[in-house]
Amino acid sequence: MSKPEYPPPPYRVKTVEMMERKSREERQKAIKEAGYNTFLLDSEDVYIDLLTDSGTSAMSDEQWAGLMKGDEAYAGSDNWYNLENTVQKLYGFDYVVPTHQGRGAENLISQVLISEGDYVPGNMYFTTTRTHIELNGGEFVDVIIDEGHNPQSSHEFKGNVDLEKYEELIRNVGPENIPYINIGVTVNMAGGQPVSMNNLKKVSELSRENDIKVIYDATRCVENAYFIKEREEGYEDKTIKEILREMMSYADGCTMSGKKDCLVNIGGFLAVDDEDTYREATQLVVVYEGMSTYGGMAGRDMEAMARGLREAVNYDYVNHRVKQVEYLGERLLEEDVPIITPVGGHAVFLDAKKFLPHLQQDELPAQTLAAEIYVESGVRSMERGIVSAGRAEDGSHNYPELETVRLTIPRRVYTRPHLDVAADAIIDLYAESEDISGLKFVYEPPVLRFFTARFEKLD
Ligand code: P71
Repeated sequence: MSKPEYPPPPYRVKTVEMMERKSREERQKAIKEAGYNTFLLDSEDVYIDLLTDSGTSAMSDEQWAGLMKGDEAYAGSDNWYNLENTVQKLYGFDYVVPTHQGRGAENLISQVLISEGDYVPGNMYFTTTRTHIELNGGEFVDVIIDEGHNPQSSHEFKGNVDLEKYEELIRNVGPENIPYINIGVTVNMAGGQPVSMNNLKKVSELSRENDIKVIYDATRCVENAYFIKEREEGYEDKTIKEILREMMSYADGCTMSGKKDCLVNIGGFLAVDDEDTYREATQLVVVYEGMSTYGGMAGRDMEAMARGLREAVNYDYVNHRVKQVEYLGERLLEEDVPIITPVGGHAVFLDAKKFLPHLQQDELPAQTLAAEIYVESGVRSMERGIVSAGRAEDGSHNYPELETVRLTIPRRVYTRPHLDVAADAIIDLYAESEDISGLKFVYEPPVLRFFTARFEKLD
């Protein structure tokens, strides 16, 4: 096999942030004190932070310069108009509502569109999205293709909607009880897997026939556009910008967490085509976020996001970004470490059921593995399995098919030797994985439990 490779970054370093690796003894103490939950570790105890790509990207000199152009007027800031115009131009929606981050936009759209007893289909759940749907009386229905739940399937668009599942839901509950379908582009919990343009088009047709809106979760839409360019016939010669515009043309609106593909540390928005939805959302935004010309962001935050939105559609940037993620995946695959394939856009997902086959899902294999990786290397990762999936209405655990640990790569932050540290440690750990025992809950909050739950080692 040829040595894994990826292109050199299309940027150079201007500022550095020092970091340090604590000793193994210190790491053992830190994870125990954090209740074996990587969310509860202190940043200073972490060496290479692959917890998330959310809000952890490095901004460019252009973005930092933009911060100095912050117009902090309470209302009608210049930066707001720049942001609004940029979203309108790049995404093609007429109306934009700023929010402090993605879940702020999810709150608005869920409150505006969902009534008690409604169904909201989607291509696999995301934690905050599903929570907002449920808080507004809706029920989330998973209509992703089966391949999306299969870590080994080599389907190139594992995020696709299964049109038959979607049609069956429409038939069973009636289109009048489905206000919208929520499409993640890409699908985070499936492993950062993309949706094809063809599938987006078909979902749009079926939805329009049934008077159901299509709302994207656009959080990682640039990465989705890149996969379409790489993998879908007819798109190889199109620009990322053109592909993005076409993707968005099949939706009625989108929510956005600016903390990912907009290359900023904080921010988000809701964008829609329909004036009524926009008006209702602007009535709510003042209650939850701030005025409709800042939505919880400072003027400087909006400027950085406007600039980040434009930088993100640069092919060299996104090519390097996705190939860097793939490199980590290839290093692990070379040593037969079980991961979700194909590797997605933002992260490598370890298959914890296969990594720790001697553990039952109740023994929390992914939570366990994330804690072990930290002790082994100082690398912080995130559980995406039974702990993240929470409990069903009857109080029992949800048992997701995918029990994964996510190694998430921040944008423009780490270099190849950092990825090699993570890969080497995980390869070593895999060689001795049978010695690893599981975890049990000792504290479990009722909502979004993974953030603050605490655990103890099973003997
Ligand atoms: C990620 C995050 C941040 C996060 C959120 C919840 C639990 C753990 C970590 C946030 C997303 C996302 C998608 C597809 C909406 C949000 C919410 N992801 N949709 O992956 O990935 O956005 O954080 O800006 O509110 O680490 P927000």
